[in-house]
Amino acid sequence: KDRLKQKSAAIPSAPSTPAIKHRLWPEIDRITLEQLHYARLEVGTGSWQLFAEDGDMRMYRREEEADGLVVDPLKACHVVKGVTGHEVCKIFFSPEYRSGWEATLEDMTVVENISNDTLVFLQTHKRIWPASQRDALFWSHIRKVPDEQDVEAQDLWIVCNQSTEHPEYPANTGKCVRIYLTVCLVCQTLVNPPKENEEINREDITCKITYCSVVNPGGWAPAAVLRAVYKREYPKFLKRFTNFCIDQCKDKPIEF
Ligand code: 16C
Repeated sequence: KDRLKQKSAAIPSAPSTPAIKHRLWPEIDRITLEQLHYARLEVGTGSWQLFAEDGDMRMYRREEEADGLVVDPLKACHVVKGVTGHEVCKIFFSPEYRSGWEATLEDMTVVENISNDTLVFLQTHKRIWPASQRDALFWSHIRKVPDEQDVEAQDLWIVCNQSTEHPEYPANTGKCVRIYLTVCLVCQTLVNPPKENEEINREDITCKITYCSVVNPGGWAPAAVLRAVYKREYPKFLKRFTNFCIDQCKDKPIEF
């Protein structure tokens, strides 16, 4: 009986979100948990090469192509003081903050509001010469992921973004070429135990961030230009995004 009890504790608790009734739910649930597993694997276990490093930030990539297009997977780790995993994930997920940190964004629309933790976005991004402009249509899901098995991994949050289709927004019909993405942001809060009778303040909290991304450019783009854009834009994104989170949270009560 005890063994059975232990086993069921390892299964992530089923979320009670109203999104479970949506036609996309089986895919959202499966890909979110797959991405969580993938993000938590150490970079030492794959053939990752370090391509950017700045303070606590490390960025790794694997050079990969699909049908002649660059689709290099990216994995980044960062440690940020003064914010919680919940706060960082909420800012990454919520449409109201997006234009404050997403530097390549031209336009963003929520095309479907599935529930307060699951949205479908249509975004257009800035054009990179000489390639065509890109857009992306993807679902985005935020979730707290309790792991009863691993006491180290308490207070874990994930946002998973995955390309999808929508009958009202077909791909490649206008000036944009559609890109296809699988992205996840996984955050864990670490807390220094406060001194007796003292409240936890922002100096006592640290957020461990893992960001994974695979973007298929969807159509021709010169490999050398693409790899140069990756190398420049990903570190810029993670620094800008985390500084934005620190700035947004600094004068607000801590949200665990
Ligand atoms: O994960 C990130 N953002 C999320 C919320 O927006 C979401 C979206 C991801 C889309 C990322 C691809 C955007 C590339 C568009 C073209 C880049 C224009 C650069 C203009 C420079 C002045 O998950 C953070 C995403 C951070 C993106 C870093 C840049 C990645 C480049 C990928 C190149 C794709 C193909 C472009 C073909 C020309």
